[in-house]
Amino acid sequence: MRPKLSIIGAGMVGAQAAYLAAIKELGDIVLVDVVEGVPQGKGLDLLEAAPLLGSDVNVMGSNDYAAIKDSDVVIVTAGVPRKPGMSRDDLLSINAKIVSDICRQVVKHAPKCVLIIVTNPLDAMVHVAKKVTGFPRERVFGMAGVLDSTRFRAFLADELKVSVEDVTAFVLGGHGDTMVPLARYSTVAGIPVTELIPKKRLDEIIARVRDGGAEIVNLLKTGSAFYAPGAAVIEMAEAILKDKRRVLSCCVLLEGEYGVKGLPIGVPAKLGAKGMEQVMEIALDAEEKALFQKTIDAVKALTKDADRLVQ
Ligand code: A3D
Repeated sequence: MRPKLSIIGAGMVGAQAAYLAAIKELGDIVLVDVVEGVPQGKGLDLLEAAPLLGSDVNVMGSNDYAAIKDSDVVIVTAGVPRKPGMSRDDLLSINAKIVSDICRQVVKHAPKCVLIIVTNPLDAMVHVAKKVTGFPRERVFGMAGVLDSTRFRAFLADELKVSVEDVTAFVLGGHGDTMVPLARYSTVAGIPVTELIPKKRLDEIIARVRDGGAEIVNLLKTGSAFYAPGAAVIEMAEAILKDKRRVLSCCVLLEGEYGVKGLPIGVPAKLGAKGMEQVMEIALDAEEKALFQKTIDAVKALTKDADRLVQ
């Protein structure tokens, strides 16, 4: 029997994730959305593309959560984007409600799944999902670091005019202005980029990574990034469904690692069949520690706000 992957939210990120999952033949795919016809239409379109993609997967869309029954992996991309005039708190309260409702459905219909959250504000939504599902941290975490790292990799490859395949990059912390791109642990074929790019230029690239989401929103005007976010979450789903034990940056509840307890934050983690199988701890220098503390403080404030909304 094929694995089953369900994607809640058949919008820009959800549809892109479904498309990539079909190309990679990760398993049968279910799209769920509140809007009538949209998940069904996108699901059918993708099913009709499968012969051209050479992909033996079944794809279907539904407005009914019964369709996600016994999924191995569930990805949540449902929510509203931030609109002009909307505060971060407004976005937080609307998406916290959406994510809570979805999580209750996930517990009911796919209680053994690995749940990956994509909805923003990411760290707070992971906190909400953990609280509502009661899943162990191994089975509920978020996508952000893979996206932030791929942006860093793309900019580094472009700067050095080398293949993206030879560039690894590493981003820690919350998904937002306080994320911590770690140049020291980012390499070209094993050579730290700190040896290849002058500090001033590297700082400019790091600033661009931090503003990566906003740069695309400013260009698109009516939405946010979806190709790279869709690819990032499918990288995580593939690692789980194929038990690849990839080490990827994930937003995961820390239980004492990095001196943090009870807070979801982006750290390198091993992803395999059981979900998040191990948090990898690395030594930080004084400057990195200070930046990491800043990101912890920001995520703490955000999760505190989320706690007020979800009892
Ligand atoms: P969009 O294209 O608007 O899709 C969202 C979809 O969610 C729409 O089809 C809605 O109909 C659907 N939806 C809304 N409420 C519900 C509900 N209660 N149940 C089921 N479906 C619902 O947005 P998008 O795909 O561009 O982005 C989706 C989310 O991902 C947003 O919160 C983004 O901010 C977030 N996002 C996060 C990252 C990260 O790196 C963490 C990157 C990109 C997008």
